[in-house]
Order: sequence, then structure tokens, then C-alpha cells
Amino acid sequence: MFDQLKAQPQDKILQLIAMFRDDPRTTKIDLGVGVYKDATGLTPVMRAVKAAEKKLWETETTKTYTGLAGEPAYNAALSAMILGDAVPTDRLASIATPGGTGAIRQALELIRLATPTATVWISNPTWPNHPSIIKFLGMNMAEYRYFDAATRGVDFVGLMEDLAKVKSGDVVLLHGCCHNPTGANLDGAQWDQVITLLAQRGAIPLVDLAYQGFGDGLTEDAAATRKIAAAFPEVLIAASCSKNFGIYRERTGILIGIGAAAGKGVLQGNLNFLNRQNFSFPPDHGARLVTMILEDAALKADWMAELEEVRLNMLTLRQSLADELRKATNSDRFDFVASHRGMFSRLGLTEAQVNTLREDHAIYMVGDSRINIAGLNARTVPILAAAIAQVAG
Ligand code: PLP
Ligand code: TYF
Repeated sequence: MFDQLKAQPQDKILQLIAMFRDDPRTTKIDLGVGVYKDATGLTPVMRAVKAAEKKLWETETTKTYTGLAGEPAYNAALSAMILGDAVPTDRLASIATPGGTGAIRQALELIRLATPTATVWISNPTWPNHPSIIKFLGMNMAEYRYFDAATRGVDFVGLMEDLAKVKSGDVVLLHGCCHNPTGANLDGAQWDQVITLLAQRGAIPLVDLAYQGFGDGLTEDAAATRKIAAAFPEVLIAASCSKNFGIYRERTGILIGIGAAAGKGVLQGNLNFLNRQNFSFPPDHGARLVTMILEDAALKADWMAELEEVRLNMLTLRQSLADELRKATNSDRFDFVASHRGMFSRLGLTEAQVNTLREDHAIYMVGDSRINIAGLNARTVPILAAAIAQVAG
């Protein structure tokens, strides 16, 4: 049987991790995979997470199964963090999932279960796992323009032209904030136009929210998601706690379905069913930590303070990289780096330039010239700027 298997395409981002590891040069700089790193290059366990883990060890009395949908307290606390009071809770159904990826997978399976012929629209470009999972599930897919290669901002005219072709019942996958891989984002007025257009078209938004708190702030980064949640009869939200709680390997996410209150029971039943088909009970450790933090005023305040440090550190790095690139290239071509938000910026370099940066300068970025801002520090910012000026100046 196994001889029938074909080799599968690898994730380019994950491949880069191995290449970096195998590079013996001590000067190497990793701007690849989207993991937050502090100035010393470490991905720390957040203070509130450590404190919650200690408390959990002391107070946890059982590790028996949780519910199929996860612990209700987790779903309630995380839904409230994402949605505020944008939608009445009698319209919300939700399941805990293994990470944001698990939430996206379950969302797509729910869509396929309800409307197998629906088309899922994704931004060009997007996170590679989006098209990979959509294709794996055998679903129809279409792309909308997103990135303007000249300005490195959003191609808003192209985006609106393409989304005008969405048909009633189609699903449109939107990055709630901090677009991956570009770092270019819609402003509030542009979100309003997108929402009006998609509502007219009868689309169902699927929001991927993986970086709440990494862009403009915890509440600000949820603003578009909240507007969408309030504006459509049906919405899916796939959210991740990997980055904002720094609990990547605990696999902590949520899928929220918003629909008519009258259909909540059936929607929740279908979400539970999908969890049961795929893995029965979702992982609980990370979800429990998140719940403990969100329900405890002191832990929550400390977590928010540390998340804010993380966010501001990335903003400072953005500004200093933009400044250094101004000096190194004697131009304002790279000013966009400072206005991008989240972990990533797509620099707009060619694949050959990306390869030269890796081979000659030991600087690792994804082949589409996406850099992880958090991979930099005060020492490496000028090194990167000088190398970019050399290969692309
Ligand atoms: N969606 C996007 C756009 C991402 O960048 C990520 C990765 O962090 C995820 C979803 C989900 O990540 P995870 O499955 O680790 O929670
Ligand atoms: O885009 C990134 O780098 C992060 C981490 O299969 C990631 O979202 C990358 C690849 C992958 C899962 C997570």
C-alpha cells in the first residue's frame, strides 16, 4: 500500500527552518518562520502563562475528558476577547480546536458539509496552508488581488474588482489583522467598503485571526472582525492563541460560527460532530491557561502588559529598519516597512535576491521576500539594511 504514496510538497516556511539549522555560519540571521523572538533570540514563555501553569498544577484534580466543544468557560472567555459585545451570544456557536490551523480546517470542513460546491476566495498572496487545505479537501477556490507590488501596500482597486465577482453563498477568507505574508492591511474605511460589497454579494466571511494584539493593539486588531461579525447573517471566525499567548505547541485555537439564533443548536451540533470525526476532544492544556488568564484580573493585566511590550518591540524594529534602509539605499523605497503591521513584511525582492541574501549574507527569509520582523534586534537591523542595499540597491 505505501508504495502507492507520492511525495508531498513541503511547506517552504518549515523547510527554511531546517536550512537555517544546518547553516554553520555563526553570523546567520533567521527571519523565516513566524515565531516571536525577543532581543536575545528566545521565544519566551509569557509570565502570565507560567503563573497560570503553576496554579493549574496546584489545583487541577482530574485530567478526564473535556467536552467535545472544549470547556465552555474557554469558548466564552475567548469569544468575548475576540468579539466584545459585537454580537449577542445566542447567535454564537463554537468549538475549541488544535491551534488556529485546526480552526481553519474545521471551518472548511463545515462549509464543505453544508455547501460542497461553494467557492472559497483567498487573497493573493496568503498563508500557504490556506490553499493547501482547501485543495486537500477538494473544494473550489478562487483568488482575489491583495498586494500592490509597486507600493507594497494593498491593491485596493484590484481587491474590490475581484470581490465584486463573488457569488451568493461563496466564502471569502479574510485576514482579520496583520496580513500574512505581506504585512499590508486595510484601513477602517476600506474594511467598511469591503463589508458593504461582500454583504451585497451575499458572501460568507471566514475570518482568520492569528495575530490579535500584534498589530495596533488587542481591541484595535479585533475591530474589523467585530464589524464583520455584526454585519453578516452568517460568519465563521478561526482564531489562534499561538502568538498572542505564546503557546504555539499547546495547539490552542477556536472556531466560532455566527448565525441565526434559531439555528444555533444545529450549528453547534455540527461543530461538535466535526470535532468528533477528526479527534473527538480538543486539547485542553493551552485552552485552560488562556481561560485562567482571561478570568483573573491580575493575570490578565500582566499578560496584556507583556503582549504590549511584544507589540511595541516589533513596531520599534519596523521603524528602525525603515530608517536604516533610508540611509543604506539613500531613498524612501522601503518606508512601507514602518507602516506594515504584525510580524511580517513582504519586501518585494526577487527570488534571486532572496537567495543571494541567504547564500552570501546568511540572512534567511521566505522565498517571496517575507521577513519576520521579530527575528531582528538592534544589532542586526543595520546588517540587514546594508545587505538589502547591496543586493537590491
Ligand atoms: N493563520 C495564519 C495566517 C497564520 O499565520 C497562522 C500561524 O501562526 C495560523 C493561522 C495558525 O497558527 P496555529 O495553528 O499555530 O495556531
Ligand atoms: O507563517 C508562519 O510563519 C507562521 C507559522 O505550516 C507557521 O504562521 C508556518 C507554517 C506552518 C504552520 C505555522
